[in-house]
Amino acid sequence: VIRISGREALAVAERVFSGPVRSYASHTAHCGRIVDAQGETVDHVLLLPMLAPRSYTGEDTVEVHCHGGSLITRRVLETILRAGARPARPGEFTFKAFMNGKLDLSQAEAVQELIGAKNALALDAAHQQLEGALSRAIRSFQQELTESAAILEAWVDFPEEGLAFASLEEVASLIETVQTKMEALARTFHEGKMVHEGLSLCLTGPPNAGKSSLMNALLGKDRAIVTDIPGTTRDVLEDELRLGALHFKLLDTAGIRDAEERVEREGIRRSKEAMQRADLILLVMDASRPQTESDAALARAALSERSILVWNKVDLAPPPTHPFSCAHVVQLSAKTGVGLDALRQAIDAVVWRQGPPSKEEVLITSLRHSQALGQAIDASRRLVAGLREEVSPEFLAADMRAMLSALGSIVGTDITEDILTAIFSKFCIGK
Ligand SMILES: Nc1nc2c(ncn2[C@@H]2O[C@H](COP(=O)(O)OP(=O)(O)OP(=O)(O)O)[C@@H](O)[C@H]2O)c(=O)[nH]1
Ligand SMILES: [Mg+2]
Repeated sequence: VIRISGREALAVAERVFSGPVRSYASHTAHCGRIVDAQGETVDHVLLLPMLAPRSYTGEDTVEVHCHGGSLITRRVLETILRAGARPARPGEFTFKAFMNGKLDLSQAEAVQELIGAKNALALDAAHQQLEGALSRAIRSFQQELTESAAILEAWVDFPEEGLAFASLEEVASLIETVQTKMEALARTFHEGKMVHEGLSLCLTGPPNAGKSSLMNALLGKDRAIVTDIPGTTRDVLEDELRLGALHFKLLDTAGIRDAEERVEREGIRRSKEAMQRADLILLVMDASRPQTESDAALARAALSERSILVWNKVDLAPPPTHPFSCAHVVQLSAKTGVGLDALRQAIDAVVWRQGPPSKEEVLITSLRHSQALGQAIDASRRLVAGLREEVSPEFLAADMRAMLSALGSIVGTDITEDILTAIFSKFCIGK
């Protein structure tokens, strides 16, 4: 589909189409030909005019449904461009929709998240945001704050009359109620970020423990080289792993030991680096051999609340009786596949603080929204403390304005040109 939008859209379409485009009713489909300046037929197409304001951009829009080959599409596009259209900039259609009030800013951003969604949860979250769930939450905060804001502004204007209509404590607790809700929303960023970006999952452990075997077992394909030679993996291997509704970046690394050899040493340096950066660590230990002091040292370095201790090779022997302390321990065999489901469940348990979000839940998925909400919450905390310490009204009113403006920036009411440009430049062309 080639989409033409703007005041001249109908005129341009009429220049290249075999029928009287400007006489067509909005939202009707017309079969015809695209004809170039020499009168040659370029393609047989379906043409669909959508008149302002009933279109995505809010402007006159014409869709040309042409044949899907790459050369023919290009020819149709070139014919349209020669007839007076120009190529859209990245995100320009959505930008126009925003400027014409079809979408607010958080909804416009949701369009991009929808297109980029890599898993079902991300798609749900983007749908929710596009339908305005986040905007509604922000607007309700703004509304709940309006009255308090008016009271504070009146106090600035007429300080000698004191705080009219309400006591300091009443205003403070009103604001605190909103603050609690803002904090709850802000906390969803942990989940939102996971859903949106996925998490990195790093396999670490001593050489020969079966890290690469486990990677292959989880991926269900022969991704990494497996041998019985300790030190097989030298580099950090990466692949995408889908578990339930989430996607992970799964990293296989070199087994950690005191290595002499230069290549292996570099591999071990990288594997330690990957471990530091990972969202989640799977420490793979070999249950079939006695544990050494260097295993214990590795366990101390790798185990935390974001790790899972994996005893591998339980088909050969049960895990040793003096395991290292870790909240999440799984026994499995990468060779036979026993215990893999338990590992998947353990990953789920570590990842979700309170179970996966529901389809309807509003999640903060973008850093920009998270930061703006953080600013609003900071201003709110200052304001509540200031009210209780009876700070002078100018300061209180300034904090209130800062809070409202931070909230406004999420839906796009308090936003600078630069920020807008930055947001829309991340879009792909034609969206
Ligand atoms: N019996 C048995 N053997 C296993 C299991 N998992 C791995 N192995 C064997 O253990 C050896 C080492 O496996 P790898 O997956 O290469 O181990 P690694 O941890 O990636 O080793 P490095 O890359 O050298 O650090 C291979 O011979 C595997 O076949 C298991 O669950 N049971
Ligand atoms: Mg390996």
